[in-house]
Amino acid sequence: MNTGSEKYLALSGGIGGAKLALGLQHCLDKSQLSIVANTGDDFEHLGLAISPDIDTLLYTLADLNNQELGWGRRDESWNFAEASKQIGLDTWFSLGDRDLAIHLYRSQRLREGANLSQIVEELCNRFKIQANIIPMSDSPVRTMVDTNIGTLPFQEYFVKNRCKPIVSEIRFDGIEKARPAQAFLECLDDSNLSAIIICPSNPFLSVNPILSLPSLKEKIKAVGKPVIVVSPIVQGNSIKGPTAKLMQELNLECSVETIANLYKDISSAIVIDNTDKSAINDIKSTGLEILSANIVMNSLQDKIGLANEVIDFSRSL
Ligand code: FO1
Repeated sequence: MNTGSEKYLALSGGIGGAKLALGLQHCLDKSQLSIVANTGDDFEHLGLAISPDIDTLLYTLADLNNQELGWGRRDESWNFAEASKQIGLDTWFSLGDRDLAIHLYRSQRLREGANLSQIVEELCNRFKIQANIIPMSDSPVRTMVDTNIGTLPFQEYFVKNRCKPIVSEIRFDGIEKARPAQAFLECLDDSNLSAIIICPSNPFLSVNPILSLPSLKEKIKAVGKPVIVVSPIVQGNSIKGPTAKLMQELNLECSVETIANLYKDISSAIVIDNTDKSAINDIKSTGLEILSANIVMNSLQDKIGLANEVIDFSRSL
């Protein structure tokens, strides 16, 4: 049962996080759900401001997302990308014709002096999204990846080099000066906040930029409400993306136990997949409360089902 005064704050990267965010959007009213998006993946390309995780959340919650690619818009065409290639523009990062609109809007509004939070709020309203999407910060934070072929800005590691380089360290340029977005701080201060949900996103590339904002971990602890991590790892593998490969390169065992250990200082509970129940005894030593559920979200019903279970679990903590 949804009791309207309860509020939830989700921390999310792109694809995996957006799936749970969509489920949560089906279970809660707009006033109850805020989703903070990683902006460490943001960069400038062809003079345009790119915010991949924000846009994946916007498109997913507006039911406009491209499910085949996992990023960008549905029913996309690529005339701009082809014409760009013809005249020798940089095309390793593809912008579809429909997707171009949001990039022109964001870049224009930034030039006019709007901050990212305002722009995302405007887009949420335009797309009639029934949740509040909040960038983690309005100051630029840029994920940089130290690899065997040198230090790469995140998108050059992820898209241009297809995550092939071997990673030794991940850093977040600008993090020391970045302040959590005002709306993010207001969510943490809200006495109706019931729980914080860490979506099944990459812990190193998507969640850690958010948690690395100055004083944020202390602020989350001070809230004193359940912090629930939904594991991005199922049966020793990442549900999506390079988490498993990264964990190997960072000398971490790819398992739900490792996820529990990574988050045990900041969280009070973890949701693992039903197929990982054998790990429950090991995870208990971290002190985290444990729920096992179907966390592989293929259908909309899977997403809504997991969201409902996470909400019910939070009420039991
Ligand atoms: N990912 C790709 O693998 N290739 C692309 O050409 C690409 C373009 C792109 C354009 C806009 C956008 O918002 C995202 C885009 N992505 C692309 C996805 C994105 O770079 C990554 O999936 C995320 O940064 C990781 O969360």
